This record gives sequence, structure tokens and C-alpha cells, in this order.
Amino acid sequence: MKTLQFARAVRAALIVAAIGSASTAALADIRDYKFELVDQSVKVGPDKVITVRLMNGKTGMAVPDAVIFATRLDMAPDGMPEMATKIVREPGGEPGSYRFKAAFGMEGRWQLSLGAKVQGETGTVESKLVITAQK
Ligand SMILES: [Cu+2]
Repeated sequence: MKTLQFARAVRAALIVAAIGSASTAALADIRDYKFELVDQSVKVGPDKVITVRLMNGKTGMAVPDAVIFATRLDMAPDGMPEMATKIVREPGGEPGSYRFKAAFGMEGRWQLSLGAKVQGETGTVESKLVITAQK
């Protein structure tokens, strides 16, 4: 009886360990992805196009077909988090590149926040990028 209980306890512990390491691996995987700006600066004005690439840090390759579900562009880096501007997806670009159009109404640093799902990965990629608007 004692042996049987011990065996069950060991099996339960192994299952817990296996689940634990599986979820840790999934989290580590999604953290390998990040967005990066193609150009660090943009001209002040309406209808400016900005391009980001989604990179897989393990392979060094750009990742196509991500589903971007959240975007926000505001001046949080210059102390104006409430100063947000409308941002829309813009078609075109190379695979693994994602383009957006926005009006940059003021010089300074703007923060682009992105949330995305990657095909075949659990979790979400969240990146905050700072782009400088110049005259
Ligand atoms: Cu501002």
C-alpha cells in the first residue's frame, strides 16, 4: 500500500513537472519574437507610413502572416500619453514587414505599441517601439 501511494505520488509529480516545463517552453518561444522599426524617424505631417518587421530572434528571420490585433501610437515617451493619433494598417511591404499609416502632428518621440499573434505559437507578442517625428 505504501509503495503504491509512493508510486502514484511520483507519477503525479512527474506529470506536474512535464506540464510546467511545457508551458515554460511556450512562454520562452513567444518571447523570442519582437517587432523592430525599419526607420527610427519619420517626418511630421499627415499620412506618414511607418514600417516594422517582426523578427524571430532564434532564427534571425522576419516572420510573415502575424495577426496584429492591437495598435496604439501616442507621445508617452515625451510625457504626453494622452496625445494619441489614429493608426491604420497599410497594405504592401515585404513578407514579415507590417506597414501603418498615421498622422504625426507634433515633433518628438512617439510610442508605437503593438500586440500580435504568431502562427503556431501560443501567447502574444507585445512590443513598444519609439519613433521620432522630425521637421
Ligand atoms: Cu505631443
